[in-house]
Amino acid sequence: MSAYELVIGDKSFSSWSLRPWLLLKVAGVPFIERNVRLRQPDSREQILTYSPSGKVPLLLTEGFEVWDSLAIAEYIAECLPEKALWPRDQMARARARAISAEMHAGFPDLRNELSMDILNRHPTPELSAGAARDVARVQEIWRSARAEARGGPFLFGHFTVADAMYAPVVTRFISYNIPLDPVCRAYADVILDLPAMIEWTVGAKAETA
Ligand SMILES: N[C@@H](CCC(=O)N[C@@H](CS)C(=O)NCC(=O)O)C(=O)O
Repeated sequence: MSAYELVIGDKSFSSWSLRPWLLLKVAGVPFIERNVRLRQPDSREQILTYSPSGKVPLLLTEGFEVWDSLAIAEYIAECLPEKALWPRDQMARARARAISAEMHAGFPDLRNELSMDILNRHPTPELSAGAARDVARVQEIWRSARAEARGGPFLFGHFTVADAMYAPVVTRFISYNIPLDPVCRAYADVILDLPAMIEWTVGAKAETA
């Protein structure tokens, strides 16, 4: 019996669900997946059977619930210190937390104008000034993290919570063919090539079959 159950929404567009799902997968932590279809008349009722916030994702563990993607990531990282899901270096850890919080709390225009649609490709839309600023800021974050990263192709070398937080943005940039500089493109490819990302996309296809 797995110690963790993760309640998630549709894989084609539930960007918040992807984050803790990917974190658990890349960390190699077994978990039971519970799926709720979003955008259905009874979605809210279904989610409320698990989650007091009325939102997914939600982690169930030993009779205890943790909701919200970042809170779940923090909880998993605390439960599994050996996986170093935050960078071990204190300054890198502070930076990883800062950019994860920035993602969690920000980029509203990017989220509105480039909504996650993992299975489809769209022509690059004309972005508002706010969305263009968000896109530029994400690339600045990736570039500066990669410039400091040692020992691996992720934002802080090895895979951390920060990579999980930005993974849905990678899929948005690809879906809408957003121009990326070479460093950001290489980083995007690293995320897209993760076996867990491929598994998520296969799952999204199966949901729409
Ligand atoms: N801040 C929350 C946001 C969660 C959220 O907005 N989830 C969406 C799905 S991606 C949701 O559950 N929406 C409810 C609905 O569509 O009925 C988190 O980080 O987990």
